[in-house]
Amino acid sequence: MDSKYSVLLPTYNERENLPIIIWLLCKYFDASKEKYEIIIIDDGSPDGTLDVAQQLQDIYGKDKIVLRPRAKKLGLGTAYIHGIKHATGNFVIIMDADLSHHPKFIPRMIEEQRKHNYDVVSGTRYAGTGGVYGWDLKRKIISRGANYITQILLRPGASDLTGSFRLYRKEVLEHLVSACVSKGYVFQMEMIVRARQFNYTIGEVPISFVDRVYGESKLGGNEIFQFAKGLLYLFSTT
Ligand SMILES: Nc1nc2c(ncn2[C@@H]2O[C@H](COP(=O)(O)OP(=O)(O)OP(=O)(O)O)[C@@H](O)[C@H]2O)c(=O)[nH]1
Ligand SMILES: [Mg+2]
Repeated sequence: MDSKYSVLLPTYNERENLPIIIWLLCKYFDASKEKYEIIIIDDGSPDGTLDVAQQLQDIYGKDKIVLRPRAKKLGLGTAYIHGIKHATGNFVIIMDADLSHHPKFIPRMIEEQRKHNYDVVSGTRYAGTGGVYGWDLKRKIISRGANYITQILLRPGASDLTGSFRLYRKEVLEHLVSACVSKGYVFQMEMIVRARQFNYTIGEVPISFVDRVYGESKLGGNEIFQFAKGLLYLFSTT
């Protein structure tokens, strides 16, 4: 069967990053000859990201760039749900728009999915040639620690649980999103843990993650607390 890939790109204040990520996505997809669409879900960014998205749509065309904005910031989890509803592909790729996730890894994810017929292919910073660039020691320790503790508690069978650069079979993503209850950082982890619980097959592709160049980072004490809470919840219920 012919495959089509719907890329979900949630944005909040990404006006500097959006033209570059779109250019890269189109470059790699056009070279691969795969069918694709990019769905931008902007949540009323005050920096005018949506205006930039509109200009990009004029340049690349309405078949490639689909705009599904929402009036205000409603969070990442619901942005994905909103995006899936409008996805016409049989595969969905979720990634960040802040250039932390490089589109060059997408052809490898597609190849890996095809080779093994996986339901999910997860980008991993913590296996093979994967890595993290631009983070300070505190953030590296937090991310590594969160992954390490989760590995021990939940044995999810995937090396990067908190990452958010993944390819899903569309109906698998729909099922997982409807089954997941958590919000924030723990959401990505719950997606993988539930995927394992439902016996979906998961493949991995090493990725290098680069810290955002433009815009503000917001990992704080509250996110860490929420993560710990979510982890305990999953530990006691799965
Ligand atoms: N539509 C929408 N997009 C969001 C929202 N929050 C974050 N995003 C986008 O989701 C992606 C991931 O968010 P980031 O802010 O980069 O989160 P992060 O990578 O954990 O943290 P940073 O260190 O700030 O990069 C980016 O493309 C954001 O623009 C939201 O409430 N709605
Ligand atoms: Mg980011």
